[in-house]
Amino acid sequence: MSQTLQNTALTTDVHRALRACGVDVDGLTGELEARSPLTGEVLAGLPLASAADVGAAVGRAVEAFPAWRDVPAPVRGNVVKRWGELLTEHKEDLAVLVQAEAGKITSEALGEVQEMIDICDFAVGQSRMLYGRTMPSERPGHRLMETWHPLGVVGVVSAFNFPVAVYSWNTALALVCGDTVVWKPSETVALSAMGSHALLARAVRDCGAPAEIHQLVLADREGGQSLVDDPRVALVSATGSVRMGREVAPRVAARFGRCLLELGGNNAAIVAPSADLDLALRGIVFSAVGTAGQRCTTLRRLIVHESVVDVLTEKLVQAYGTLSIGDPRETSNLVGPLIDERSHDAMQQALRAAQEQGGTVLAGGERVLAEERPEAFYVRPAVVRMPAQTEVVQEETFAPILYVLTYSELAEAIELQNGVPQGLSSAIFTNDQLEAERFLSSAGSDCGIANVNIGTSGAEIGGAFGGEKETGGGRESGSDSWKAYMRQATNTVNYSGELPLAQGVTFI
Ligand code: UN1
Repeated sequence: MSQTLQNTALTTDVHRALRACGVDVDGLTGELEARSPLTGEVLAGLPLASAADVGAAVGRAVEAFPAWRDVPAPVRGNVVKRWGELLTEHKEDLAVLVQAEAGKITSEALGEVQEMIDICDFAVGQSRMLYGRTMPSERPGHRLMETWHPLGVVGVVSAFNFPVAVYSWNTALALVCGDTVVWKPSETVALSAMGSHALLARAVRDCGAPAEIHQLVLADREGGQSLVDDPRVALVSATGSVRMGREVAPRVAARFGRCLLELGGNNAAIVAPSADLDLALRGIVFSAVGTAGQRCTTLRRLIVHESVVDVLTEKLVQAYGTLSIGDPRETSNLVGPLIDERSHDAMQQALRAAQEQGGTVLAGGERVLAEERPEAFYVRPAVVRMPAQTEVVQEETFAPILYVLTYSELAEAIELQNGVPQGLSSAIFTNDQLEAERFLSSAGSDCGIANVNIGTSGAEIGGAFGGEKETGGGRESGSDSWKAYMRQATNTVNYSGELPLAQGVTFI
């Protein structure tokens, strides 16, 4: 573990990075305290938007929509292209903000900004590929086709753990699709949001696009609710907990709005007897421990064949013993802090519950660096052997706890894998092709993401991202996720000079 936790000028670095992105926080004050989980220090005070402010931001986005809608999609793509260039130029500045606010190690903070750059590239290409199909009409002299049109205002509600990447998946696509965007980030990562918003604002200016196509609102729960309830918001794309999704979905449905939900995961990996255990080990540790266990895609359950469980858990415990935990700015550290005290308490509570439910903690779980950093919450990632998939294993605890279960037949492993309410990501480690195919088949994993011989986290932007069941069913980023940001129209054009009716109906 790193013992060199000198309290460097974090606030100074953050302010420098903000300025480089085009934000001046010097004069800013307000009730919203941007606090760093690295040290617990307050980085800035910011004004909080009221419900009325949120309404006004939606109003500006509504007004900007018709002009933006009328810009040809490939020209809209230019704004996103420019945003991608600016993100590339300021990759390190934005990563400083992500690290300071979300607690990521440098490599992961840079990776998050890279994910933004990647989706910008993808969306620019997509701006020339908003394809509609034509179908053969059953009537002579008729053309039947579909066309895709912008929806209007898209409300993006994003979480602390990917403060900028997940929002950029939504925004890059929404913008090329012709929508305008109102973004409510998690209050815990307001500065990262301001940094990426400022870069987008600059891209918009550079391209001469309407300035108001993109709105940032730093709002609390109440402000978030007014965004969700606003009938002028055509689509609410929300990332967060299942609890949040349960509130948002019925409210949006009640006004016949659209929802795109990316909620909790409780992701599992199956380790089969034929697996390359060293490769599996690396995949498992990255997925279970990366981002201090605070990804939606974090590996939380390991379902290991009984013939290899002892050797694998021994390797795991050994690997966990070598993890360096501490200030993520130190490149030797692999595990940064939890976001706050509440996360730490939830982790401790889950560990107690696991033990009450028959589990044995094989490694980790305890808080570290409490004396040096009393207001920051660093923990040792935990491995817990469980006798069965008990209640606590079925819950998502947003902290690095890996539950180990065993199986004897693949069918049993798949049943365990699917036997939780969430359905985001899943994996199997096997060198048996038949097993891999069974896992990927309709009778296999029930998740939105199913991998072979890699972990559950770290998806590329080119595939659709999202999951089933309590994960909410939404799909974001690659593949044809763009369709969620548009409305589909079916058009029939009659060039026959006659008026034949479909289904052979005759009338006047
Ligand atoms: C999230 O945790 O909400 O697949 C997103 C991954 C990242 C995205 C995670 N590319 O782990």
